[in-house]
Amino acid sequence: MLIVHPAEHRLHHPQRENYRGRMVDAFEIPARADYVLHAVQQAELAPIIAPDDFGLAPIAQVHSARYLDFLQRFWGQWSEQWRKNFPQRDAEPVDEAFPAVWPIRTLRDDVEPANLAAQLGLYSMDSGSPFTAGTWAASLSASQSALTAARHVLTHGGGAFSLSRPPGHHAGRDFFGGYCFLNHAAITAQWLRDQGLARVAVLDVDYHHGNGTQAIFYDRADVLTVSIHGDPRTEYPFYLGHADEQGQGAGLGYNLNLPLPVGTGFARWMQAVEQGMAQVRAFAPQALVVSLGLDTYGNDPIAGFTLQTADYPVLGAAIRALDLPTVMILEGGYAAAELGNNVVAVLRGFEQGRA
Ligand code: OKP
Ligand code: ZN
Repeated sequence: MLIVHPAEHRLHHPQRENYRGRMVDAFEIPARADYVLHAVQQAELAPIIAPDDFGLAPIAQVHSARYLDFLQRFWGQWSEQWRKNFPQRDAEPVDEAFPAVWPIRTLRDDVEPANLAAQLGLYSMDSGSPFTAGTWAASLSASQSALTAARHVLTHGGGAFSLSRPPGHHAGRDFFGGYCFLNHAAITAQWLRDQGLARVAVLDVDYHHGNGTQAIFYDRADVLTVSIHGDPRTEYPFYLGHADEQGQGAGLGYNLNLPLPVGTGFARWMQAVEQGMAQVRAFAPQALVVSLGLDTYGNDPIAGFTLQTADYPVLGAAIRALDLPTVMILEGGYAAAELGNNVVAVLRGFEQGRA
């Protein structure tokens, strides 16, 4: 196994986020990756390397041109405008930008407003995802990290883990949300397709439904998307992730959602994961991308399942038993101090699962 880790994740360091209408300490912070890096170093699981640069082309296969343009220029324009409006202050005026107005039903999303606050709304799904000075650079590094892991498994087989942040599975073709800006799992699955693999499966075990990944591949039969998650009737992202979403057109039958109620424990959860894995096996993919969120953990501050650290090796072993070239990408997991142990538990299970 190989671990890929970009130091640039740290450039995205939000202080605060809007949570249920209140400003609270941000959950998706650099300390998360620091804890994981420390734990995988201590465990001596695998070599840890920095990502290579795959450029923007693999990212442009998944995200729209105007959204990528927005991500790259937004902070520069926003901070410059702020400095003009408040010339008496010389430092960066605010650490994070949040959207406040969206083109919901009946409003137009085809004309990009010149107003930057309005652009934030055009390209987002929620007000809880802080956009910071380093958001683009960190997100880009996370995509490059996942691609580096993918190239490793394409060449050598086995598994690779992208120890990167911010996460990606909520990001759609042209929007951010749920702390996600680039959909690394989707970019990786598409890149593997573009390398000539006919079928790629994405297994999303994060607590939250991977709405971005689902939507990107919803009408396609070449990428199977499977997600096990908290029921969207009560859990973020609320507006997608129901069991009746099975894909459309050529993609009908190639999306599987397994929503579970708040309070679900390991036995029931693992049963659902096995059900999802049976679908993956039937699809007979040439590679597997795992959206590895660890917010299924019982002590997670923003999620509702009750898994324990000792449960995670079972997940890792089951992933290994699929016997596919496997790219695991870090998604959620907000009990930061315990996140490292939980990641190591999955990776140990993967390593010991099956030769
Ligand atoms: C990202 B990932 C609502 C707060 C919801 C979003 C949670 C994003 C989780 N006011 N916060 O799937 O771990
Ligand atoms: Zn999550």
